Amino acid sequence: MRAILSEPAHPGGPPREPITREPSARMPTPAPARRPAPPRRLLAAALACLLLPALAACGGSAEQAGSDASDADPVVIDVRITDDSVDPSGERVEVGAGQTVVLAIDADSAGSLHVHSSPAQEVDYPAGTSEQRLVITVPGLVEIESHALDQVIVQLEVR
Ligand SMILES: [Cu+2]
Repeated sequence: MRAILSEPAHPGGPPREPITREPSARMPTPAPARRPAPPRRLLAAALACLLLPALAACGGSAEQAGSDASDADPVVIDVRITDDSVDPSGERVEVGAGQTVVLAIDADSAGSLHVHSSPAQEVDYPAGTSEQRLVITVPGLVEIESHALDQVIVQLEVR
């Protein structure tokens, strides 16, 4: 009876075999031998992480200057022009190449602004408030000035 009972228990026997295999299975996995390696791999991975974001950042900035800038929201610059003063007065503003720049002008009288881009642009504005748009595609420092007042209003740092 016990022998018969032990035979059905044999299905439970196979589970014993894995138990005997475990030690052998552990043998080919000498943890102490592999432990020295992971730190080196971690270092390599860490170096890769340091390098890859830098490369990605370089690529990203280049793409932003190229294609993304034109899709970016316009840069709005408030400009107040009286008959003898301008505000801002020479402030530097960063914009992307191809990005739309909106000059929100409030002027006492009509006039025009000179944009020192290449090629140069003329921006005419009426008396009162108006919005004048311009796009500069060539990177560089571009001054927008009032020749009438002989004053630089903003310097666009085009990237
Ligand atoms: Cu000019």
